[in-house]
Amino acid sequence: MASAATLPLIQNVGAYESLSLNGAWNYIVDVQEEGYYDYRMNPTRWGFFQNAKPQKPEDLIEYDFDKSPTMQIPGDWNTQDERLFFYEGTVWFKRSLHLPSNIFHQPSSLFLLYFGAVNYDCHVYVNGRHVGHHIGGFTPFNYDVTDLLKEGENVIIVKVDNKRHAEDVPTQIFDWWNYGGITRDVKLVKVPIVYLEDYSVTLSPPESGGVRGGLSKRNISFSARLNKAEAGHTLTVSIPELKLKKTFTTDTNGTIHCSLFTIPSKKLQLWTPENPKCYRVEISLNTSTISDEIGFRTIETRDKQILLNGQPIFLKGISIHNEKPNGGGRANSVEDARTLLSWAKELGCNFVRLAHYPHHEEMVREAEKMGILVWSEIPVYWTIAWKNPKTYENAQNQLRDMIARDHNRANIIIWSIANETPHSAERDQFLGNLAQYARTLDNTRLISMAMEVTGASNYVNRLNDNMNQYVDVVSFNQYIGWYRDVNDAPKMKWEIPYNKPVIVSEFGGGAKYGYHGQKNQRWTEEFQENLYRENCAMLDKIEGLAGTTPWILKDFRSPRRVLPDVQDYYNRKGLFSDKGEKKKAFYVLKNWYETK
Ligand code: GCB
Repeated sequence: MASAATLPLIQNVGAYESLSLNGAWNYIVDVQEEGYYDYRMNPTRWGFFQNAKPQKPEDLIEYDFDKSPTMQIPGDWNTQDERLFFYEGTVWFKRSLHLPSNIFHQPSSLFLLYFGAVNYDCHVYVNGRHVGHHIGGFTPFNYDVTDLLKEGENVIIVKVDNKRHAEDVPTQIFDWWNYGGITRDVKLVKVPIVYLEDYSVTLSPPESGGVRGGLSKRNISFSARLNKAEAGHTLTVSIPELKLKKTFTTDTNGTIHCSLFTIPSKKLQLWTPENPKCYRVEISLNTSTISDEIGFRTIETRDKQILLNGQPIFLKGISIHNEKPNGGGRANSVEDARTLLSWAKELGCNFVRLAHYPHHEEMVREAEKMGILVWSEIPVYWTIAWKNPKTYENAQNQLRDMIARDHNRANIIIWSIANETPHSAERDQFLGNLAQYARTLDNTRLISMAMEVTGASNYVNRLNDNMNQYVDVVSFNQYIGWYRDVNDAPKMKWEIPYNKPVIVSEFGGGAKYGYHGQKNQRWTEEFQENLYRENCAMLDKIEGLAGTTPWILKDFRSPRRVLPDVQDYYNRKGLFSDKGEKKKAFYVLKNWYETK
Protein backbone atom coordinates (compact mmCIF):
# COMPACT_ATOMS: atom_id res chain seq x y z
CA MET A 1 0.00 0.00 0.00
CA ALA A 2 1.30 3.45 -0.85
CA SER A 3 2.10 5.70 2.09
CA ALA A 4 1.06 9.29 2.55
CA ALA A 5 3.38 12.10 1.66
CA THR A 6 4.24 15.29 3.51
CA LEU A 7 3.76 18.12 1.08
CA PRO A 8 4.64 21.77 0.92
CA LEU A 9 1.81 23.87 2.25
CA ILE A 10 -1.00 24.53 -0.20
CA GLN A 11 -1.64 28.22 -0.86
CA ASN A 12 -5.15 29.53 -0.10
CA VAL A 13 -6.55 26.27 1.20
CA GLY A 14 -9.93 27.91 1.76
CA ALA A 15 -10.44 28.18 -2.02
CA TYR A 16 -10.95 24.43 -2.41
CA GLU A 17 -13.88 22.16 -1.73
CA SER A 18 -13.31 20.57 1.66
CA LEU A 19 -14.91 18.55 4.40
CA SER A 20 -14.53 20.11 7.82
CA LEU A 21 -13.21 17.74 10.47
CA ASN A 22 -13.90 20.23 13.22
CA GLY A 23 -16.24 19.14 15.99
CA ALA A 24 -16.13 16.54 18.75
CA TRP A 25 -13.02 14.35 18.85
CA ASN A 26 -12.52 11.62 21.46
CA TYR A 27 -9.37 12.00 23.51
CA ILE A 28 -7.16 10.00 25.84
CA VAL A 29 -4.69 11.69 28.17
CA ASP A 30 -1.50 9.65 28.05
CA VAL A 31 0.90 10.84 30.74
CA GLN A 32 3.46 8.06 30.18
CA GLU A 33 3.04 7.52 26.44
CA GLU A 34 1.49 4.15 27.07
CA GLY A 35 -0.09 4.47 23.68
CA TYR A 36 3.38 3.89 22.25
CA TYR A 37 5.49 1.99 24.75
CA ASP A 38 5.14 -1.10 26.89
CA TYR A 39 6.69 -1.51 30.33
CA ARG A 40 10.15 -2.12 28.80
CA MET A 41 9.85 0.96 26.59
CA ASN A 42 9.38 -1.28 23.55
CA PRO A 43 6.60 -0.46 21.08
CA THR A 44 3.36 -1.61 22.60
CA ARG A 45 1.31 -4.30 20.87
CA TRP A 46 -1.85 -2.25 20.98
CA GLY A 47 -0.58 1.23 20.06
CA PHE A 48 -3.37 3.76 20.36
CA PHE A 49 -2.94 4.74 16.70
CA GLN A 50 -4.48 1.36 15.81
CA ASN A 51 -7.79 2.20 17.48
CA ALA A 52 -7.76 -1.43 18.55
CA LYS A 53 -10.91 -3.22 19.71
CA PRO A 54 -11.19 -6.63 21.40
CA GLN A 55 -12.04 -9.24 18.78
CA LYS A 56 -12.85 -11.99 21.29
CA PRO A 57 -14.25 -11.67 24.82
CA GLU A 58 -10.91 -12.67 26.39
CA ASP A 59 -8.88 -10.08 24.42
CA LEU A 60 -7.05 -7.53 26.54
CA ILE A 61 -7.09 -3.98 25.15
CA GLU A 62 -6.71 -1.36 27.86
CA TYR A 63 -8.09 1.66 26.04
CA ASP A 64 -11.18 2.55 24.10
CA PHE A 65 -11.43 5.80 22.19
CA ASP A 66 -15.16 5.48 21.72
CA LYS A 67 -15.75 5.36 25.47
CA SER A 68 -13.34 8.22 26.12
CA PRO A 69 -14.56 11.80 26.52
CA THR A 70 -14.74 14.25 23.66
CA MET A 71 -13.59 17.84 23.22
CA GLN A 72 -14.21 20.43 20.54
CA ILE A 73 -11.68 20.77 17.78
CA PRO A 74 -10.32 23.29 17.09
CA GLY A 75 -9.66 24.05 20.71
CA ASP A 76 -7.00 23.87 23.36
CA TRP A 77 -7.32 21.14 25.97
CA ASN A 78 -6.44 23.45 28.87
CA THR A 79 -9.76 25.29 28.85
CA GLN A 80 -11.96 22.34 27.91
CA ASP A 81 -11.11 19.92 30.70
CA GLU A 82 -10.25 21.41 34.07
CA ARG A 83 -7.95 18.47 34.84
CA LEU A 84 -5.80 19.63 31.91
CA PHE A 85 -5.49 23.30 32.79
CA PHE A 86 -1.77 23.02 33.65
CA TYR A 87 -1.16 19.80 31.71
CA GLU A 88 1.84 19.55 29.43
CA GLY A 89 2.29 16.17 27.85
CA THR A 90 0.65 13.77 25.44
CA VAL A 91 -3.00 13.56 24.48
CA TRP A 92 -4.33 11.28 21.71
CA PHE A 93 -7.28 12.44 19.62
CA LYS A 94 -9.53 10.39 17.41
CA ARG A 95 -12.35 11.03 15.04
CA SER A 96 -13.96 8.94 12.41
CA LEU A 97 -15.09 10.01 9.06
CA HIS A 98 -17.60 8.34 6.82
CA LEU A 99 -16.79 8.68 3.14
CA PRO A 100 -19.31 7.79 0.45
CA SER A 101 -18.12 5.64 -2.41
CA ASN A 102 -18.82 8.32 -5.03
CA ILE A 103 -15.91 10.49 -3.89
CA PHE A 104 -13.56 7.74 -5.02
CA HIS A 105 -15.04 7.75 -8.48
CA GLN A 106 -13.09 10.89 -9.27
CA PRO A 107 -9.69 9.64 -10.29
CA SER A 108 -8.54 13.17 -11.04
CA SER A 109 -8.67 14.25 -7.38
CA LEU A 110 -6.30 14.12 -4.45
CA PHE A 111 -7.29 14.42 -0.81
CA LEU A 112 -5.15 16.50 1.48
CA LEU A 113 -5.50 16.28 5.24
CA TYR A 114 -4.94 19.84 6.43
CA PHE A 115 -4.26 21.11 9.97
CA GLY A 116 -4.32 24.85 10.68
CA ALA A 117 -2.06 24.29 13.71
CA VAL A 118 -1.36 21.68 16.37
CA ASN A 119 0.63 22.59 19.46
CA TYR A 120 3.38 21.39 19.62
CA ASP A 121 4.62 18.04 18.37
CA CYS A 122 2.23 15.73 16.59
CA HIS A 123 1.98 12.43 14.80
CA VAL A 124 -0.91 11.85 12.42
CA TYR A 125 -2.37 8.45 11.56
CA VAL A 126 -5.05 7.53 9.04
CA ASN A 127 -6.62 4.09 9.29
CA GLY A 128 -3.72 2.89 11.43
CA ARG A 129 -0.99 4.13 9.06
CA HIS A 130 1.50 6.79 10.09
CA VAL A 131 1.00 9.80 7.85
CA GLY A 132 3.49 12.28 9.21
CA HIS A 133 5.21 14.04 12.07
CA HIS A 134 5.03 17.80 12.49
CA ILE A 135 6.63 20.12 15.00
CA GLY A 136 5.85 23.77 15.68
CA GLY A 137 2.61 24.89 17.25
CA PHE A 138 1.43 27.77 15.08
CA THR A 139 1.84 26.97 11.41
CA PRO A 140 -0.33 24.88 9.09
CA PHE A 141 0.62 21.63 7.36
CA ASN A 142 -0.96 19.14 4.99
CA TYR A 143 -0.52 15.54 3.89
CA ASP A 144 -1.65 13.69 0.82
CA VAL A 145 -3.82 10.90 2.24
CA THR A 146 -5.55 9.87 -0.98
CA ASP A 147 -4.23 6.32 -0.93
CA LEU A 148 -5.00 5.76 2.73
CA LEU A 149 -8.69 6.58 2.61
CA LYS A 150 -11.40 4.06 1.92
CA GLU A 151 -15.09 3.97 1.33
CA GLY A 152 -17.12 3.93 4.56
CA GLU A 153 -15.56 4.41 7.96
CA ASN A 154 -12.11 6.04 8.20
CA VAL A 155 -10.27 6.74 11.42
CA ILE A 156 -7.99 9.70 11.98
CA ILE A 157 -5.81 9.67 15.07
CA VAL A 158 -3.52 12.48 16.15
CA LYS A 159 -1.04 12.20 18.99
CA VAL A 160 -0.20 15.65 20.36
CA ASP A 161 2.59 16.42 22.81
CA ASN A 162 3.14 19.93 24.16
CA LYS A 163 6.01 19.26 26.57
CA ARG A 164 8.55 22.10 26.50
CA HIS A 165 12.24 21.52 25.75
CA ALA A 166 15.28 23.79 25.68
CA GLU A 167 15.96 23.06 21.99
CA ASP A 168 12.41 23.80 20.84
CA VAL A 169 11.02 26.92 19.18
CA PRO A 170 9.80 28.51 21.41
CA THR A 171 12.23 27.26 24.00
CA GLN A 172 11.55 26.03 27.54
CA ILE A 173 10.40 29.35 28.98
CA PHE A 174 8.05 31.90 27.49
CA ASP A 175 5.54 34.37 28.87
CA TRP A 176 2.32 32.91 27.51
CA TRP A 177 0.15 29.88 28.11
CA ASN A 178 1.31 26.69 26.45
CA TYR A 179 -2.15 25.81 25.13
CA GLY A 180 -2.00 22.21 23.91
CA GLY A 181 -4.00 20.38 21.29
CA ILE A 182 -5.40 20.69 17.80
CA THR A 183 -5.91 24.40 18.11
CA ARG A 184 -6.93 25.34 14.57
CA ASP A 185 -9.22 23.95 11.83
CA VAL A 186 -8.82 20.45 10.46
CA LYS A 187 -10.13 19.56 7.03
CA LEU A 188 -10.01 17.10 4.23
CA VAL A 189 -9.41 19.10 1.10
CA LYS A 190 -10.17 17.90 -2.39
CA VAL A 191 -7.72 19.18 -5.01
CA PRO A 192 -7.06 18.23 -8.62
CA ILE A 193 -4.15 15.83 -9.21
CA VAL A 194 -2.24 18.78 -10.60
CA TYR A 195 -2.92 21.80 -8.42
CA LEU A 196 -1.45 25.18 -7.61
CA GLU A 197 0.82 24.59 -4.67
CA ASP A 198 1.77 28.23 -4.45
CA TYR A 199 1.14 31.47 -6.27
CA SER A 200 1.76 35.09 -5.61
CA VAL A 201 0.10 38.18 -6.97
CA THR A 202 1.82 41.42 -5.95
CA LEU A 203 2.25 45.00 -6.97
CA SER A 204 5.83 45.32 -8.15
CA PRO A 205 8.10 47.41 -5.94
CA PRO A 206 8.91 50.98 -6.96
CA GLU A 207 12.33 50.33 -8.47
CA SER A 208 10.78 48.07 -11.07
CA GLY A 209 8.22 50.61 -12.12
CA GLY A 210 5.62 49.93 -9.48
CA VAL A 211 4.42 52.97 -7.74
CA ARG A 212 6.31 56.10 -6.88
CA GLY A 213 4.40 59.30 -7.56
CA GLY A 214 3.86 60.32 -11.11
CA LEU A 215 4.23 56.89 -12.70
CA SER A 216 1.56 56.43 -15.24
CA LYS A 217 1.70 52.66 -15.27
CA ARG A 218 1.99 49.99 -12.64
CA ASN A 219 3.02 46.40 -12.79
CA ILE A 220 1.34 43.50 -11.06
CA SER A 221 3.52 40.43 -11.00
CA PHE A 222 2.28 36.88 -10.96
CA SER A 223 4.25 33.75 -10.21
CA ALA A 224 3.15 30.22 -9.48
CA ARG A 225 4.33 26.71 -8.72
CA LEU A 226 2.41 23.51 -9.33
CA ASN A 227 2.64 20.47 -7.11
CA LYS A 228 4.14 18.62 -10.07
CA ALA A 229 7.25 19.63 -12.00
CA GLU A 230 5.51 19.39 -15.35
CA ALA A 231 5.66 21.63 -18.40
CA GLY A 232 2.72 22.55 -20.55
CA HIS A 233 -0.03 23.17 -17.99
CA THR A 234 -2.14 26.19 -18.86
CA LEU A 235 -2.95 28.80 -16.28
CA THR A 236 -5.30 31.70 -16.85
CA VAL A 237 -5.20 34.58 -14.40
CA SER A 238 -7.87 37.22 -14.45
CA ILE A 239 -8.81 40.23 -12.36
CA PRO A 240 -12.29 40.92 -13.74
CA GLU A 241 -12.75 44.33 -12.13
CA LEU A 242 -9.56 45.56 -13.78
CA LYS A 243 -10.37 43.77 -17.01
CA LEU A 244 -7.04 41.97 -16.88
CA LYS A 245 -6.65 38.46 -18.20
CA LYS A 246 -3.61 36.49 -19.31
CA THR A 247 -2.76 32.89 -20.02
CA PHE A 248 0.53 31.28 -19.08
CA THR A 249 2.10 27.90 -19.61
CA THR A 250 4.26 26.18 -17.01
CA ASP A 251 7.94 25.41 -17.61
CA THR A 252 9.54 22.03 -16.93
CA ASN A 253 9.68 22.81 -13.21
CA GLY A 254 5.94 23.35 -13.15
CA THR A 255 6.49 27.04 -12.45
CA ILE A 256 5.62 30.41 -13.87
CA HIS A 257 8.12 33.14 -13.12
CA CYS A 258 7.18 36.72 -12.43
CA SER A 259 4.94 37.46 -15.35
CA LEU A 260 3.68 40.98 -15.50
CA PHE A 261 0.39 42.68 -16.01
CA THR A 262 0.73 46.34 -16.78
CA ILE A 263 -2.09 48.67 -15.88
CA PRO A 264 -2.58 52.45 -15.97
CA SER A 265 -2.04 53.78 -12.42
CA LYS A 266 -5.30 55.66 -12.34
CA LYS A 267 -7.27 52.46 -12.82
CA LEU A 268 -5.82 50.73 -9.78
CA GLN A 269 -7.09 51.51 -6.30
CA LEU A 270 -4.30 50.78 -3.88
CA TRP A 271 -4.92 48.98 -0.59
CA THR A 272 -4.65 51.45 2.30
CA PRO A 273 -5.90 51.41 5.90
CA GLU A 274 -8.53 53.98 4.89
CA ASN A 275 -9.59 52.07 1.79
CA PRO A 276 -8.68 48.39 2.20
CA LYS A 277 -9.57 47.58 -1.35
CA CYS A 278 -9.06 44.00 -2.53
CA TYR A 279 -9.70 42.67 -6.02
CA ARG A 280 -11.03 39.24 -6.87
CA VAL A 281 -8.32 37.31 -8.65
CA GLU A 282 -9.35 34.15 -10.48
CA ILE A 283 -6.82 31.53 -11.43
CA SER A 284 -7.78 28.66 -13.68
CA LEU A 285 -5.52 25.69 -14.00
CA ASN A 286 -6.52 23.19 -16.63
CA THR A 287 -10.22 22.78 -15.87
CA SER A 288 -10.42 24.02 -12.26
CA THR A 289 -10.67 27.60 -11.01
CA ILE A 290 -9.91 29.10 -7.62
CA SER A 291 -10.25 32.67 -6.49
CA ASP A 292 -8.64 34.95 -3.92
CA GLU A 293 -9.19 38.53 -2.74
CA ILE A 294 -5.96 40.43 -3.20
CA GLY A 295 -4.94 43.95 -2.33
CA PHE A 296 -2.19 45.93 -4.01
CA ARG A 297 0.20 48.19 -2.17
CA THR A 298 3.90 48.80 -1.81
CA ILE A 299 5.90 49.01 1.37
CA GLU A 300 9.46 50.32 1.61
CA THR A 301 11.68 52.42 3.82
CA ARG A 302 13.47 55.66 3.07
CA ASP A 303 16.00 56.65 5.71
CA LYS A 304 14.00 56.67 8.93
CA GLN A 305 10.59 56.57 7.30
CA ILE A 306 8.25 53.72 6.45
CA LEU A 307 6.45 54.40 3.19
CA LEU A 308 3.15 52.78 2.33
CA ASN A 309 2.36 53.34 -1.34
CA GLY A 310 5.18 55.86 -1.40
CA GLN A 311 3.77 57.94 1.47
CA PRO A 312 5.20 58.11 5.02
CA ILE A 313 3.00 56.38 7.57
CA PHE A 314 3.11 56.30 11.36
CA LEU A 315 2.21 52.82 12.57
CA LYS A 316 -0.31 53.24 15.37
CA GLY A 317 -0.17 49.73 16.71
CA ILE A 318 -0.88 47.38 19.55
CA SER A 319 0.56 43.95 20.37
CA ILE A 320 -1.89 41.05 20.57
CA HIS A 321 -1.68 37.45 21.73
CA ASN A 322 -3.75 34.85 19.88
CA GLU A 323 -6.09 34.36 22.84
CA LYS A 324 -9.88 34.50 22.95
CA PRO A 325 -11.28 37.95 23.74
CA ASN A 326 -13.44 36.81 26.61
CA GLY A 327 -11.98 34.53 29.22
CA GLY A 328 -8.87 33.10 27.58
CA GLY A 329 -8.13 29.94 25.63
CA ARG A 330 -6.69 29.86 22.13
CA ALA A 331 -8.56 32.08 19.69
CA ASN A 332 -9.47 30.29 16.49
CA SER A 333 -12.58 31.79 14.93
CA VAL A 334 -13.52 34.69 12.68
CA GLU A 335 -15.58 36.11 15.57
CA ASP A 336 -12.57 36.03 17.92
CA ALA A 337 -10.54 37.84 15.29
CA ARG A 338 -13.22 40.46 14.69
CA THR A 339 -13.64 41.21 18.37
CA LEU A 340 -9.93 41.62 19.05
CA LEU A 341 -9.36 43.68 15.94
CA SER A 342 -12.37 45.90 16.55
CA TRP A 343 -10.87 46.75 19.97
CA ALA A 344 -7.66 47.71 18.20
CA LYS A 345 -9.66 49.85 15.79
CA GLU A 346 -11.44 51.56 18.66
CA LEU A 347 -8.03 52.41 20.05
CA GLY A 348 -7.24 54.18 16.80
CA CYS A 349 -4.84 51.56 15.46
CA ASN A 350 -3.84 51.08 11.86
CA PHE A 351 -1.35 48.35 12.80
CA VAL A 352 -1.12 45.26 15.01
CA ARG A 353 1.83 43.20 16.13
CA LEU A 354 0.64 39.60 16.16
CA ALA A 355 2.95 38.37 18.90
CA HIS A 356 4.89 36.08 19.38
CA TYR A 357 4.03 33.44 16.77
CA PRO A 358 1.81 33.26 13.68
CA HIS A 359 -1.82 33.80 14.65
CA HIS A 360 -4.71 31.96 13.04
CA GLU A 361 -5.25 32.78 9.40
CA GLU A 362 -8.57 34.54 9.95
CA MET A 363 -6.84 37.06 12.17
CA VAL A 364 -4.75 38.19 9.23
CA ARG A 365 -7.60 38.03 6.72
CA GLU A 366 -10.00 39.97 8.95
CA ALA A 367 -7.34 42.58 9.65
CA GLU A 368 -6.86 42.94 5.91
CA LYS A 369 -10.59 43.59 5.43
CA MET A 370 -10.59 46.09 8.29
CA GLY A 371 -7.62 48.07 6.98
CA ILE A 372 -5.18 46.98 9.68
CA LEU A 373 -1.51 46.47 8.83
CA VAL A 374 0.23 43.48 10.39
CA TRP A 375 3.57 42.51 11.90
CA SER A 376 3.77 38.72 11.89
CA GLU A 377 6.33 36.84 13.97
CA ILE A 378 7.87 33.44 14.63
CA PRO A 379 8.44 32.22 18.19
CA VAL A 380 12.21 32.68 18.26
CA TYR A 381 11.87 34.11 21.74
CA TRP A 382 14.41 34.69 24.54
CA THR A 383 17.03 31.96 25.04
CA ILE A 384 16.88 29.78 21.95
CA ALA A 385 19.44 26.94 21.50
CA TRP A 386 21.42 28.95 18.95
CA LYS A 387 24.05 26.28 18.35
CA ASN A 388 21.67 23.43 17.65
CA PRO A 389 21.18 22.82 13.89
CA LYS A 390 17.81 21.14 14.51
CA THR A 391 16.60 24.21 16.35
CA TYR A 392 17.62 26.36 13.41
CA GLU A 393 15.87 24.04 10.97
CA ASN A 394 12.73 24.18 13.08
CA ALA A 395 12.76 28.00 13.22
CA GLN A 396 13.39 28.17 9.49
CA ASN A 397 10.49 25.82 8.77
CA GLN A 398 8.16 27.93 10.89
CA LEU A 399 9.31 31.04 9.05
CA ARG A 400 8.80 29.30 5.70
CA ASP A 401 5.27 28.20 6.55
CA MET A 402 4.26 31.54 8.03
CA ILE A 403 5.30 33.20 4.78
CA ALA A 404 3.84 30.43 2.63
CA ARG A 405 0.42 30.85 4.24
CA ASP A 406 0.16 34.62 4.19
CA HIS A 407 2.36 36.10 1.49
CA ASN A 408 -0.64 37.19 -0.58
CA ARG A 409 -2.05 39.34 2.21
CA ALA A 410 -1.52 43.00 1.43
CA ASN A 411 -1.81 44.03 5.05
CA ILE A 412 1.25 42.10 6.22
CA ILE A 413 4.15 44.50 5.97
CA ILE A 414 6.67 43.08 8.43
CA TRP A 415 8.02 39.59 9.00
CA SER A 416 9.56 39.49 12.45
CA ILE A 417 12.20 36.86 13.07
CA ALA A 418 12.72 37.13 16.84
CA ASN A 419 11.92 38.72 20.19
CA GLU A 420 14.34 39.83 22.93
CA THR A 421 17.21 37.51 22.20
CA PRO A 422 20.49 37.62 24.15
CA HIS A 423 23.49 38.76 22.09
CA SER A 424 26.18 36.27 21.02
CA ALA A 425 28.01 35.34 17.83
CA GLU A 426 25.89 32.18 17.51
CA ARG A 427 22.69 34.15 17.88
CA ASP A 428 23.82 36.64 15.23
CA GLN A 429 24.58 33.81 12.84
CA PHE A 430 21.26 32.07 13.53
CA LEU A 431 19.19 35.23 13.11
CA GLY A 432 21.29 36.51 10.21
CA ASN A 433 20.59 33.27 8.35
CA LEU A 434 16.89 33.52 9.15
CA ALA A 435 16.74 37.09 7.86
CA GLN A 436 18.47 36.13 4.63
CA TYR A 437 16.20 33.14 4.23
CA ALA A 438 13.12 35.32 4.70
CA ARG A 439 14.34 37.62 1.93
CA THR A 440 14.80 34.74 -0.48
CA LEU A 441 11.20 33.71 0.15
CA ASP A 442 9.70 37.19 0.02
CA ASN A 443 11.59 40.31 -0.98
CA THR A 444 8.50 42.50 -1.05
CA ARG A 445 8.19 43.07 2.70
CA LEU A 446 10.19 44.53 5.55
CA ILE A 447 12.10 42.45 8.04
CA SER A 448 12.37 43.32 11.68
CA MET A 449 12.75 41.78 15.13
CA ALA A 450 12.15 43.02 18.65
CA MET A 451 15.56 43.99 20.03
CA GLU A 452 16.58 45.43 23.40
CA VAL A 453 18.28 48.67 24.29
CA THR A 454 21.20 48.76 26.66
CA GLY A 455 21.84 51.55 29.14
CA ALA A 456 25.06 53.25 27.99
CA SER A 457 24.81 55.45 31.06
CA ASN A 458 22.03 55.93 33.54
CA TYR A 459 19.64 57.89 31.36
CA VAL A 460 20.95 57.07 27.91
CA ASN A 461 19.39 54.13 26.13
CA ARG A 462 21.45 52.92 23.25
CA LEU A 463 20.37 50.44 20.62
CA ASN A 464 23.44 48.41 19.85
CA ASP A 465 22.70 45.21 17.98
CA ASN A 466 24.69 43.52 15.23
CA MET A 467 21.40 42.46 13.72
CA ASN A 468 20.80 46.06 12.63
CA GLN A 469 22.46 45.25 9.31
CA TYR A 470 19.96 42.49 8.53
CA VAL A 471 16.71 44.26 9.30
CA ASP A 472 14.85 47.02 7.45
CA VAL A 473 13.24 48.40 10.58
CA VAL A 474 14.97 48.52 13.97
CA SER A 475 12.52 47.69 16.71
CA PHE A 476 13.02 47.37 20.43
CA ASN A 477 11.07 46.68 23.60
CA GLN A 478 11.43 48.90 26.65
CA TYR A 479 9.65 48.90 30.01
CA ILE A 480 10.39 52.25 31.61
CA GLY A 481 7.76 52.70 34.28
CA TRP A 482 7.41 49.00 34.95
CA TYR A 483 10.76 47.26 35.21
CA ARG A 484 12.29 50.72 35.86
CA ASP A 485 11.04 53.84 37.71
CA VAL A 486 8.44 55.86 35.80
CA ASN A 487 10.00 59.10 37.06
CA ASP A 488 13.03 58.34 34.91
CA ALA A 489 10.94 58.70 31.76
CA PRO A 490 11.34 62.48 31.27
CA LYS A 491 15.13 62.19 31.69
CA MET A 492 15.61 59.48 29.10
CA LYS A 493 17.66 59.94 25.98
CA TRP A 494 17.63 57.58 23.03
CA GLU A 495 20.56 56.79 20.78
CA ILE A 496 19.67 54.78 17.74
CA PRO A 497 22.72 54.98 15.52
CA TYR A 498 21.13 53.44 12.42
CA ASN A 499 19.58 55.22 9.50
CA LYS A 500 16.47 53.05 9.61
CA PRO A 501 12.92 53.53 10.84
CA VAL A 502 12.32 52.74 14.51
CA ILE A 503 9.39 50.86 16.01
CA VAL A 504 9.00 50.59 19.77
CA SER A 505 7.67 47.07 19.69
CA GLU A 506 6.71 46.93 23.39
CA PHE A 507 6.15 49.15 26.37
CA GLY A 508 3.58 48.98 29.12
CA GLY A 509 2.80 47.87 32.64
CA GLY A 510 0.27 45.84 34.59
CA ALA A 511 -3.03 46.91 36.13
CA LYS A 512 -5.90 44.94 37.51
CA TYR A 513 -9.14 46.16 36.02
CA GLY A 514 -11.30 47.88 38.65
CA TYR A 515 -8.43 48.29 41.14
CA HIS A 516 -7.99 52.00 41.87
CA GLY A 517 -5.55 54.09 43.87
CA GLN A 518 -2.70 56.56 43.57
CA LYS A 519 -0.63 56.81 40.43
CA ASN A 520 2.40 55.44 42.27
CA GLN A 521 0.49 52.38 43.50
CA ARG A 522 1.43 49.38 41.45
CA TRP A 523 -1.33 47.31 39.84
CA THR A 524 -3.87 50.16 39.94
CA GLU A 525 -5.40 51.46 36.75
CA GLU A 526 -4.03 54.89 37.71
CA PHE A 527 -0.46 53.53 37.81
CA GLN A 528 -0.84 52.11 34.31
CA GLU A 529 -2.54 55.29 33.09
CA ASN A 530 0.35 57.42 34.36
CA LEU A 531 2.88 55.01 32.89
CA TYR A 532 1.26 55.38 29.47
CA ARG A 533 1.20 59.17 29.79
CA GLU A 534 4.89 59.31 30.65
CA ASN A 535 5.81 56.83 27.95
CA CYS A 536 3.92 58.60 25.17
CA ALA A 537 5.64 61.89 26.09
CA MET A 538 9.00 60.15 26.19
CA LEU A 539 8.54 58.29 22.89
CA ASP A 540 7.72 61.53 21.12
CA LYS A 541 11.38 62.43 21.59
CA ILE A 542 12.75 59.41 19.70
CA GLU A 543 14.16 60.50 16.39
CA GLY A 544 12.83 58.44 13.53
CA LEU A 545 10.00 56.87 15.50
CA ALA A 546 7.84 55.24 12.83
CA GLY A 547 5.44 53.32 15.01
CA THR A 548 4.66 51.67 18.33
CA THR A 549 2.99 48.43 19.42
CA PRO A 550 2.52 48.73 23.20
CA TRP A 551 2.21 45.63 25.31
CA ILE A 552 -0.64 44.61 25.09
CA LEU A 553 -4.28 44.72 23.93
CA LYS A 554 -5.75 42.30 26.46
CA ASP A 555 -4.67 40.56 29.66
CA PHE A 556 -3.44 37.10 28.69
CA ARG A 557 -2.74 33.89 30.52
CA SER A 558 0.82 33.15 31.55
CA PRO A 559 2.14 30.52 33.96
CA ARG A 560 4.85 32.99 35.01
CA ARG A 561 2.35 35.45 36.54
CA VAL A 562 1.47 33.92 39.85
CA LEU A 563 0.70 36.81 42.22
CA PRO A 564 -2.56 35.92 44.01
CA ASP A 565 -5.55 38.25 43.71
CA VAL A 566 -3.76 40.38 41.14
CA GLN A 567 -2.31 38.20 38.45
CA ASP A 568 -3.77 34.77 39.14
CA TYR A 569 -1.88 33.44 36.10
CA TYR A 570 -2.66 36.42 33.91
CA ASN A 571 -0.17 38.92 32.57
CA ARG A 572 -2.10 42.10 33.47
CA LYS A 573 -0.47 44.50 31.03
CA GLY A 574 -3.59 44.56 28.87
CA LEU A 575 -5.46 47.75 28.02
CA PHE A 576 -8.49 45.48 28.20
CA SER A 577 -9.05 43.00 31.01
CA ASP A 578 -9.32 39.31 30.19
CA LYS A 579 -13.09 39.83 30.10
CA GLY A 580 -12.87 42.71 27.66
CA GLU A 581 -13.26 45.67 30.06
CA LYS A 582 -11.34 48.83 29.19
CA LYS A 583 -8.77 50.14 31.63
CA LYS A 584 -7.98 53.84 31.99
CA ALA A 585 -4.71 53.64 30.03
CA PHE A 586 -6.73 52.72 26.94
CA TYR A 587 -7.85 56.35 26.67
CA VAL A 588 -4.32 57.71 27.09
CA LEU A 589 -3.07 55.70 24.14
CA LYS A 590 -6.18 56.46 22.11
CA ASN A 591 -5.68 60.20 22.66
CA TRP A 592 -2.00 59.97 21.77
CA TYR A 593 -2.79 58.11 18.57
CA GLU A 594 -5.27 60.84 17.65
CA THR A 595 -2.31 63.23 17.54
CA LYS A 596 -0.36 61.00 15.14
C1 GCB B 1 8.54 41.22 27.13
C2 GCB B 1 8.17 40.07 26.27
C3 GCB B 1 6.72 39.73 26.41
C4 GCB B 1 6.33 39.74 27.87
C5 GCB B 1 6.51 41.15 28.39
C6 GCB B 1 6.20 41.31 29.88
O1 GCB B 1 9.49 41.90 26.92
O2 GCB B 1 8.51 40.28 24.93
O3 GCB B 1 6.48 38.47 25.84
O4 GCB B 1 5.04 39.28 28.09
O5 GCB B 1 7.85 41.53 28.22
O6 GCB B 1 5.04 41.40 30.24
O7 GCB B 1 7.14 41.32 30.65
